[in-house]
Amino acid sequence: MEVTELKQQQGNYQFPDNFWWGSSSSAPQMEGAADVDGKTQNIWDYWYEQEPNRFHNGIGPADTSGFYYRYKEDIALMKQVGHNSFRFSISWSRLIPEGTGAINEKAAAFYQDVIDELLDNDIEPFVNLFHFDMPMVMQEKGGWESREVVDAYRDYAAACFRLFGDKVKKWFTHNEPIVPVEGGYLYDFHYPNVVDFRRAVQVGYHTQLSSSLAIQAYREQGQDGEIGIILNLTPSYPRSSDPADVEASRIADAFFNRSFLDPSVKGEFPHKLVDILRNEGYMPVYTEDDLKVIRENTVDLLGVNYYQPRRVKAKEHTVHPDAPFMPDRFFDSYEMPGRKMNVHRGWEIYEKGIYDILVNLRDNYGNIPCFISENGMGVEGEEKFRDAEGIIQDDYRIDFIKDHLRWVHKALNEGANVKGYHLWTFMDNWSWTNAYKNRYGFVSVNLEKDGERTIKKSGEWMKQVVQRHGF
Ligand code: BGP
Repeated sequence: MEVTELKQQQGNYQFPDNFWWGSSSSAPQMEGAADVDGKTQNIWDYWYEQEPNRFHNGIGPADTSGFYYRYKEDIALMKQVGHNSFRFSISWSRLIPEGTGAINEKAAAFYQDVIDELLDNDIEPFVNLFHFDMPMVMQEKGGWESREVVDAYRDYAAACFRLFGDKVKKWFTHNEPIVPVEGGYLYDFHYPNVVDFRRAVQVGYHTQLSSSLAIQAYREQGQDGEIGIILNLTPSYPRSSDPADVEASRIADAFFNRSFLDPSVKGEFPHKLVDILRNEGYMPVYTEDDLKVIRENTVDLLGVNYYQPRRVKAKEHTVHPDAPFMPDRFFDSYEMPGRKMNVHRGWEIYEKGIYDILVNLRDNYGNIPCFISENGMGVEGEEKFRDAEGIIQDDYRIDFIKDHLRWVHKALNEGANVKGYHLWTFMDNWSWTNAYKNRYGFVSVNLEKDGERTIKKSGEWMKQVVQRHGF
C-alpha cells in the first residue's frame, strides 16, 4: 500500500493502553547553564568559542532553552500535553567535570530532582548517557579514538546507574552514535572536524564497544531495568531493481544503519561491512576480548529515530584511486522524482519508511522491543503562525505526526514489537550548528520574551491523543 492510500484512510487508530507517549530531548540542546555549578566544557562549548560563525545567527550552546533553571515549569507543561514518558540526557561534563573521578554533587542533585519531578507527575524518565557531547577534557585525550576514553565512559555510565538506577528503569547508552562519526570524522559538521575514514572507523568501533561495556556494567550491578541504544535508522532504497543499484543500497545500509544495529542487537558486525573494511585495509584496532564483550552484551530495547530515508543508486563515475577513501566510493545518492520534502530542513518526508524499519526489526532482528524515540518536523519562522491568542497553529506538525503514526499502527497490527512514540522534541531547542533556525517542539520557546513557553496546537492535540489512546 502506498503513502497516499494510507493517508486517505479515515477511521480509528487505536494504540495499546500502555503505549509510551512523550518526547525526547538532550542536555546540550536544552539545559543551557553551560558553565554553571561546576560544569566543564564539552566539544560544543569549545567549538563555539573557536568558531562562532559556524552557528546559525551566531547563537551558541550557552543559550539553550534553560531547562536547568526551569525544569519544574517544563515538567508541568509535559504533564499538560499528556506525556507518560520523557527522554532526556545526562551531561557527562556536568556530572563528572574532569571526565573521570569525582562526581559533581550539584549536578547529581539536579538530575535527581528532575527524575523525582517527572515521577511525581507520572512521567517515566528515559535516560540517555551520551548525546554528541564529549567532554572537552576527554576530547583532549583523543575522544572516541582513544581506548582510555572508552573506559572513562564505562565508569561514567556505571556512576549514573549507581546514582539513579533505583528510580530510572529505561536507560540508553548513546543517541545516534553514527552521527558523531559522520559529523566529527567524515563530513565536517561536528567538532573535531576531521575528515579521515580510518579515524572514523576507529571512532565508530570504540563507540560501539563503549555501549556494550556500559550494558555489561549495568548488568554487573544487578540493575533491574532495561538498557538499550537509540539509533537513527535511515532505510536505504535503491533507485531501481537493477542489481547494481540494489547492491549500492545494501552497502549504504551496512555503513549507516547496520554498523551499530547489528552489533547492538545481534552482537556482531555485518559481514558486508567487515569485508569492505578488511579488503580495503581499514579494519580498526580491536581485541578478541572486546569482541566478546560486544557479543555478550546486546540491548534489551531499541530506540528508533526516524526522519528521512536514504535514496541510493550505483556509482556512476569511478573514483580516482588517489581520492581519499569515503563510504560514498560505493554509491551515489539519488533524489527520487516527485518526493515530498520538508523544505526547511531539506529532508525528504517518506512516512512509509517508519513502517519498513519496524517490519525489518520484526523479521530480521528477532522482533526486538523498540519504540520510536525521535520523529519530528523542524520548521523555520514558526512565529508567523502564532494566532491572536498567542498559540502557534502548527497543523502541518499534527499532519506529519498522524501520517507517521498511521504507519506505526499498521506495523503494530502486523506484529511489530513497537511500544511507543516520542516526538523530537518537547520544546523548541538549540539544534547544533542550526541553533534556533528550525523549531520542533510541542511547546514554543519565545527567545524575544525571555524564553517564554507556550503550548502549540500540536501539544493540545497530543494531549487528546494520549487520553483517547489514539486518534
Ligand atoms: C537528531 C538528533 C537531535 C535533533 C534532531 C533534529 O539527529 O538526535 O539531537 O537535533 O536530529 O535534527 P536537527 O536538530 O539537526 O534539525
